[in-house]
Amino acid sequence: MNVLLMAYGTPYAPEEIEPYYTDIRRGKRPSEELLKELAERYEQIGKSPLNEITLVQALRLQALLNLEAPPLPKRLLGPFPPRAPQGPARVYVGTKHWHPTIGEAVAAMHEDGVRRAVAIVAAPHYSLRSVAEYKEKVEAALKALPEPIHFVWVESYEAHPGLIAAYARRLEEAIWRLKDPKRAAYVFTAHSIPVAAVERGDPYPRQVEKTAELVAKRLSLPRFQVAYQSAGRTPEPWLGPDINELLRQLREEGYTEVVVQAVGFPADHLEVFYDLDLEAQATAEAVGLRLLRARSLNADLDYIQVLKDLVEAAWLR
Ligand code: FEC
Repeated sequence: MNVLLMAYGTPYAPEEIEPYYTDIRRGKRPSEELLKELAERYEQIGKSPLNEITLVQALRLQALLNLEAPPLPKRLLGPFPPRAPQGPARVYVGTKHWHPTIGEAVAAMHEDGVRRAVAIVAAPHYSLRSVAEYKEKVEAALKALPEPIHFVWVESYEAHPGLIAAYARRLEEAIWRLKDPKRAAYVFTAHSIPVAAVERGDPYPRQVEKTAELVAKRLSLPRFQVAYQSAGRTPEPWLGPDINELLRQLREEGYTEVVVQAVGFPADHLEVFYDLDLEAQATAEAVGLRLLRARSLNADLDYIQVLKDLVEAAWLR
């Protein structure tokens, strides 16, 4: 089994911020002001761990797929093969905006003789501004190859029972730390997208709502809301409500405690450490709201099991 696991990617060093941001802007270099602002955000969190987490997710997924794979075929039990046996499952990593790029991953797969593979983006929800763009990058990479690779896509998995259980488990840990769970507010977040995409029929907000609804139901939460975070620095309108606006509104409504869970991303990165842990936390403190954030899934085994389940089902399609 072959898998292409994809995530957003992050620069490894400050000098990589400019080409990274230029790639996000589809080749248009952002202004000095925007570059400076982004560099400051990275500086304040120290470093985004996204690349490392993505790599560990891939390694663990590969290990789990191989652990439970059928025994190696007899022919491999003769003289030593020229390469160490790779096991029947190989997981490749490609990132949308940095290295290894999706193009580099697809080229490596081709070099290794892969002709069929499962493609999956770590983020659980489909969007015209996420999964559709990852697909474009895979298709562009395929055009450069002499032979095709057939990709079976996992396009979204917003209601996977394992995903819901994994989110609920981490939300419950945050709930244990509340002074009064019955009187707290519960907010699920995802990355905002431009409103224009929603108007073109993007299923993203519906899928985000679905995840939130299922997690809330599993824990019998008395109430919940969905908010969007990390809207891009572009003039167009972005999907709301913005998490910071919602926090102010919750305080006005009389709430004193709120639990926030980012269900749009499985891993910790800039948008979690800066936009939630620094920015939203500062908003909450300023209005007198106690904000607790549920920890992320990262490369924990309960989440890797979900990925395993998804890629195995796709492989059999
Ligand atoms: O840790 C890191 O360094 C990377 C954190 C990161 C993740 C992420 C995920 C998503 N984005 C999505 C949509 C957009 C759209 C634009 C956009 C822009 C940025 C910028 C940075 C950034 N995003 Fe992101 N996103 C992350 C980081 N994102 C940095 C550029 C600065 C800014 O505008 O804030 C606008 C593009 C444009 O300018 O035209 C749209 C979506 C996701 C969730 C799915 C996924 O993970 O792929 C949707 C992580």
